[in-house]
Amino acid sequence: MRKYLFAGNWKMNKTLKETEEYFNKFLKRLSEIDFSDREIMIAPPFTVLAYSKNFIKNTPLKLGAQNSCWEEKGAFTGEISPVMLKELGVEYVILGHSERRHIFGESNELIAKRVEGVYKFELIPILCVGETLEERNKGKTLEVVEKQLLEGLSNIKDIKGDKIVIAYEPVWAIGTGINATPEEAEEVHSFIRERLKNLYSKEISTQIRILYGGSVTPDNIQDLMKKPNIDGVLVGGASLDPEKFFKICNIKV
Ligand code: G2H
Repeated sequence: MRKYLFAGNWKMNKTLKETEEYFNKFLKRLSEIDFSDREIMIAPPFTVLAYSKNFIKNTPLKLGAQNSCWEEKGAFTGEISPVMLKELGVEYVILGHSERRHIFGESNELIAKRVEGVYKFELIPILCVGETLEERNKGKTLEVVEKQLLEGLSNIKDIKGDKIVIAYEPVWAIGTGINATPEEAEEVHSFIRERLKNLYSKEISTQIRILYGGSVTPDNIQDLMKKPNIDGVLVGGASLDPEKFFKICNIKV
């Protein structure tokens, strides 16, 4: 019922030339992927979004952005609006990524505004949540994830389950090569689904996709995807290599 989502987060990587090289390789493998049970999204940096759209426009690939303002336009230096993103064919927006939270100081309150704005303009927010190693070691994982989830969604009252995605990304697993075990991830994913059920309804909670992110590779994805509440992955480092990302997206579930 839920379509798997394999999402690539390029972060601050790839020039125009590198983007062209990437798609030339990745698109060659695309016909091998069965899209009947899955979606594949790539979120390049803003500077190559329009250029990426040229490559993927006649394919089933979806385009994502890595952040968005909540307003349509105005005096918001350094920001990009949901309307501008829509114009480029963007469908998904990653919000509240741990790098936004920890490097750029984005709060739950700010992220909630972004989620609301993106949702209002009919883009699909991917709200990222996840605990630090210190929080995990103190036994606070679920408490931290719950707070980020509830505060991040606090401005969305009337929700459509297929129009929002949650990504669980434990901070200690991001870019470190240490991924959460499938059991560790599943524990948090099932907790998130339970909280979504209480917040909205059982029906909505079963429609919302919950992705795992943090050092996902072609070697560890298979076991993660066996878990009932893991509906896909948000991939950073391994999504930069077209062959690795192809292998991840083509996994048999
Ligand atoms: C987590 C993830 C992508 P990586 O940030 O969002 O990155 O796969 O490099 O750990």
